[in-house]
Amino acid sequence: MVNLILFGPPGSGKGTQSANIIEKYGLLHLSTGDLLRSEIAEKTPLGTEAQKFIDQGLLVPDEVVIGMISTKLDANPEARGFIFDGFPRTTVQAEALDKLLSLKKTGISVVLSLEVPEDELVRRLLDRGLTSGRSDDASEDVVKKRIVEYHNKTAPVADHYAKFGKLKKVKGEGTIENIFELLSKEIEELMG
Ligand code: B4P
Repeated sequence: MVNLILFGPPGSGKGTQSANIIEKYGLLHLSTGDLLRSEIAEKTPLGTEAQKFIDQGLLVPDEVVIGMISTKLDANPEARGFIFDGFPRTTVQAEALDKLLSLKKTGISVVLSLEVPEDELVRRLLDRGLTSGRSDDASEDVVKKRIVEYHNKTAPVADHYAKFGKLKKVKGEGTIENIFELLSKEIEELMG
């Protein structure tokens, strides 16, 4: 079983590259961003609560996203592997994920970290905000707040996995196709 975390700041291309990876390698995509947006679209109590945080560029509370991932892992016992996109975003989430996977006698194979300079992240997110309708891409203030949240709360997740020798940095600037080639090389090395 291969379990990947696609890691990086907001706008680094996690969602974009996940779509390519699931198509080529048949892994199951678990994106907490997508799961939260569908809860919001369905106007569930969880979605209504999450929206307050997302609108402000803040992370949604750990217990909410950990609960969502736990449910999805239990619902897919036949999966040949998972790609975690946008999760874990705090060390508490990382420790919870490690525990959930170890209960299923598996673990994280590798963390692929997309490295993109900050000015490029801001440009991409504001560009997407022109058409996406996403409240968290709509203003430079909110976009910058998401990047601050990333530095304060999410960057330590990379250190958590680096301790176990699981972190691989990948250049996340360039064309979507070139970045996908770099990621594919890492995944194929892993699959042997
Ligand atoms: P996400 O949905 O995970 O949003 P993201 O970080 O903006 O996405 P991503 O990095 O995937 O960017 P993308 O590929 O789309 O989270 C949204 C919010 O939900 C969070 O801020 C938080 O509030 C909440 N949340 C989610 N997970 C959570 C968790 N675990 N804990 C707590 N809260 C959580 O790329 C961005 C843009 O760049 C796109 O328009 C794309 O077309 C473009 N792009 C991609 N690659 C490019 C390239 N190579 N060149 C040029 N443009 C490129």
